[in-house]
Amino acid sequence: MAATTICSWNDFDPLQHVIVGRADHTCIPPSEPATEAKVPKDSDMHGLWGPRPLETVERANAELDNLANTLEQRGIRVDRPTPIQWNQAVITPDFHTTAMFGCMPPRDVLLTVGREILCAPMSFRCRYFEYLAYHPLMQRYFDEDPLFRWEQAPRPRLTDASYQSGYFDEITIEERLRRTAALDFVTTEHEPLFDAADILRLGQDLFCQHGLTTNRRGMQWLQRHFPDHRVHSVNFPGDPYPIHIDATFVPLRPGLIINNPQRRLPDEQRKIFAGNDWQIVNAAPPAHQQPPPLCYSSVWLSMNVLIIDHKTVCAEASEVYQLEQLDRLGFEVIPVPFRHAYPFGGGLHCATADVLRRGGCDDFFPNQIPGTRIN
Ligand code: DAV
Repeated sequence: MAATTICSWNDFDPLQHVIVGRADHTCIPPSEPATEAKVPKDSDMHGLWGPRPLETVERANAELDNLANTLEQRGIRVDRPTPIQWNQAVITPDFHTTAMFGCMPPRDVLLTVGREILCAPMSFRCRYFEYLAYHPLMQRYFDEDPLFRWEQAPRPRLTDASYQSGYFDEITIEERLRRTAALDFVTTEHEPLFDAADILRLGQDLFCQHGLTTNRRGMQWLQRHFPDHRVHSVNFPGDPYPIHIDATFVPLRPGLIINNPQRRLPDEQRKIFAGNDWQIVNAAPPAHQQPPPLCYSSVWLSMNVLIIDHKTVCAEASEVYQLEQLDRLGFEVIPVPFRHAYPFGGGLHCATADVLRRGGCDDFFPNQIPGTRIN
């Protein structure tokens, strides 16, 4: 058996071992306080819930398998989760919901920081038991790597106290934007909440998007849990649906980040990047006007890339402008068809979770500039 090591400190050092999700049994969850957040008003998903049509699951799985093969052909070890039947009710002492979600996007729940993989305390009730799909892998890593730290953030209770009631009633896009800028989100500060995909790992610094799925208490918990790291809060006022940082603010290699031009990082929060010689450039526009049918995410999955190393990157095959920009920035670009997988939980970055990248815990921000730190 291959020796197993769990270690990853960022999204761009040479990738050696990764988890790629699976679409099996994925459901559109019924409405609940936090998910209304994610479904745009004019979405074709309104009023629909239950198992996704089988032919869409098969097409998504074909693309996920192709991604896994592409990575394996480059010598990267790929593991897959074990889907459970997501079309089951979840009942806890605090809430119940009639279906779960899926395990296509491992990035949302698994946060790899160095030798640790931490299961996130997610705010969607339908995602409460999603970590179970990764349990067989975690158990195996625990047995194979004596230094692997298998961790779980405090399980949230997700009572009604964790959500502002009526937050989405009659809400317009303008009002959404106003609330994003004012840091007024559907999740309250009742208990620590975060999705792993809201956390951008850059060596000793963790940049967390404060938004619909991650609250300030979640960041405080992360700071105490990782006392040797510096945890920062960032937010992107142009985003009416601020969920996950990986279609908004994406580092490509040391010193270079692409930022969604519609979700610009505010000047005050850019200082720490400028003050440490990091360049932030606008991401290329998406090639599509609309996301595919029954998709939660925006067209900006165009910038949700999976980086193989400082010179090589996987991007979605039809995203011609993004492919071209990456080429211009000096990357070898591997086009990967993925639009059939998008509706199952996102793009190439969402659909993966790091197990091993070669490299250490660098200090990319020796000049700490006040304004973003959590204490
Ligand atoms: O732009 O819809 C998608 C991120 C999914 N992890 C967006 C964000």
